Amino acid sequence: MVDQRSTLENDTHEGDAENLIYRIVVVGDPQVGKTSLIRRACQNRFEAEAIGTSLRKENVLVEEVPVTLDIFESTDYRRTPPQVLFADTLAVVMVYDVTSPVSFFGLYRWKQEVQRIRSNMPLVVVGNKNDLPSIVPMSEAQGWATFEGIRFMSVSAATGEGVAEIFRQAGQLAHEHHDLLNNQWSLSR
Ligand SMILES: Nc1nc2c(ncn2[C@@H]2O[C@H](COP(=O)(O)OP(=O)(O)OP(=O)(O)O)[C@@H](O)[C@H]2O)c(=O)[nH]1
Ligand SMILES: [Mg+2]
Repeated sequence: MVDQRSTLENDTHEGDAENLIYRIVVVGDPQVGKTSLIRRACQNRFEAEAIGTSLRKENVLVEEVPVTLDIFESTDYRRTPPQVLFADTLAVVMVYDVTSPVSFFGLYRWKQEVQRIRSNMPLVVVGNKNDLPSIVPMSEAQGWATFEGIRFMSVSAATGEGVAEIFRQAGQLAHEHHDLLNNQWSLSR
């Protein structure tokens, strides 16, 4: 997969109302399925070895308006520091693997990491690989997300279950956050 970062970085959330482009970042511990989810969402494909960090998804309907999502993946922070990764980002999808409790506990750190850059960043929690027997109880994940006021989704990049809904939800949150930031900007002028 081609890394489109260099070509996409300059044109996120520009354009008129008919051509909204929102930057979304998918974070989570290694091997939870970030690339596979992005691929499933953008190309409707699943491969055992998924390599790459960013793709574009067009025509995501938000309040009946088609928007474009530029979807990036958290990678090695030495290559892309958080300030750069989360710059201009309007929503973050936090992924754990339902067969890996370590990856679930990792979400706490990911949340802190994101909120260190933007305290009110819209978030979604995703339990991936629900085609496999779950080790993290869904009730625990759901309970934590509800406590934090974050929407929770159980999905599988392998089967595709729930994947479109992740990015529809992220698009909706990005849209609302975009409006909020615009309002703050115009009020400050
Ligand atoms: N069974 C199953 N396997 C999955 C699913 N999603 C991803 N995988 C597998 O999990 C492994 C990691 O998937 P990736 O998409 O590369 O995960 P990642 O989070 O991007 O990994 P890094 O970028 O290396 O941190 C691969 O072997 C995938 O085939 C899923 O929904 N179900
Ligand atoms: Mg990856």
